[in-house]
Amino acid sequence: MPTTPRPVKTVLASVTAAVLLAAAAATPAHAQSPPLRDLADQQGLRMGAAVASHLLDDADYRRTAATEFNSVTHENDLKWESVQPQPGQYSWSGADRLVEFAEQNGQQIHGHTLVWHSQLPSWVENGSFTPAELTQVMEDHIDTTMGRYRGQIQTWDVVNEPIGDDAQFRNSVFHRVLGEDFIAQSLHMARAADPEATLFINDYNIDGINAKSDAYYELAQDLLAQGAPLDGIGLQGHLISGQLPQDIQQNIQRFADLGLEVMITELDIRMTMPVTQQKLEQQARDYTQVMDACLAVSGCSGVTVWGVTDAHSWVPDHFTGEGAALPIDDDYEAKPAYWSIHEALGGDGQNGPDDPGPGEPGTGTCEVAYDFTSQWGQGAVVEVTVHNGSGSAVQDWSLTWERPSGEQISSAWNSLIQQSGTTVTAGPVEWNRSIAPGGQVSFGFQTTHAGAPSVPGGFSLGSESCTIR
Ligand code: 9MR
Repeated sequence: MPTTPRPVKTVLASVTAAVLLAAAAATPAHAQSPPLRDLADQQGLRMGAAVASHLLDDADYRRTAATEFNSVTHENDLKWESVQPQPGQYSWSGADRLVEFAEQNGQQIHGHTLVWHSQLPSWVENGSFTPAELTQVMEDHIDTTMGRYRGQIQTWDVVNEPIGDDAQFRNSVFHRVLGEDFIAQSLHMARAADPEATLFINDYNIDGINAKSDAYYELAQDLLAQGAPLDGIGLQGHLISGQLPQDIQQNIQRFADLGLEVMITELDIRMTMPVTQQKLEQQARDYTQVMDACLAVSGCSGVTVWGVTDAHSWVPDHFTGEGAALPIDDDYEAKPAYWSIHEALGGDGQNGPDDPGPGEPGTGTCEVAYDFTSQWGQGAVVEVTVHNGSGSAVQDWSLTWERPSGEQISSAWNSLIQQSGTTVTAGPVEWNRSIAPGGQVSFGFQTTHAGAPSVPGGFSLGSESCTIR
């Protein structure tokens, strides 16, 4: 065990110049394209994705969800049938998992959804309630669900899809028992459950100006006039490539002019399969149109795509012969649509020569501190701190360096360390798998060395060279 601690600075001073030279030489010459979330942060925009908690077991999925998006929406895990399948029996595991993930990765969360006719357990959908009973059931559900995540989920789809394609109130248990007032009641309950949350109603086929979005425009005005706490409107954005409404921006603007926040909450732009280059280019133009429409209106606060990649999209299961609706393909490769979003957000819209693809590690700026916290004879204890200076989390990090000659690493903590020849690879343990944007992880190990201990000449986090501080 270490016996004689010595000041770290003395040792570091002797190697600082050499280390800085080595780090500078190892810095890649090209500028990497920032991930979407960094660009969105610069625009003050939420750039989100629908995420399925169970898919977070997959490292590529997890990494892409964390790296590319600054906001997430539970695709299914927060719906009534998931959280309260039986009266009073709540089940939070899926919902909690994504909330934890988002917190680890510095992401906002859009809560989807509280009061919806679909994915509603049969005890609610087919229950025979008096108005007072149903009001109590809704209040319990809203209060318990929003209360659990108070301060963690910033925005909520309080009521989802209350109006049908015929622009009339949809036939649901809520409307049958309570009439259209169920919408205002739900909003009041939500405000009481979390006074800080931003409260939305949300629907599809209301992206452009049409009879259904007109019905929402009237509904929003009615709700506001009667003092219901409506803060925002979600335009889902389930669109068909080449057939986008041309007045999306005007539609966003008219809701924003009512003082409402507007978000594109579930964007996907599907095409008829198979994919061709021409279709991908059309889709890229379509994504540009939606992004530009949102960015042009100051009240439009975000765009969320409905799935992390094409492999996770609901589209192929619901529309025979259609698919490829998202900006990242089945193999986690950026599609032209990805680069059109990138460009709309102020990026260069193209990959650099050696850039990683979406979600690949090493898209940020890393810094490494390598300190000898104690030394004795031919031994030392080293503490390594890896700082993630990018705007995105680094998942399942991997730090590599060349071991100085004559050195042996004998034991490690807070990291799993592998050595192959002189190459050392440090990776995470269960509790430090993610390095949050602006965050850091530290780990340590013990070494023996033949002469004086020295700091390695360079470190790489994933494919990116790190600065040594
Ligand atoms: O993407 C969701 C899919 O996995 C579910 O099977 C489906 C069930 O209705 O819901 C999908 O998400 C929907 C969202 O919750 C509300 N707007 C429409 C979305 C696509 O159907």
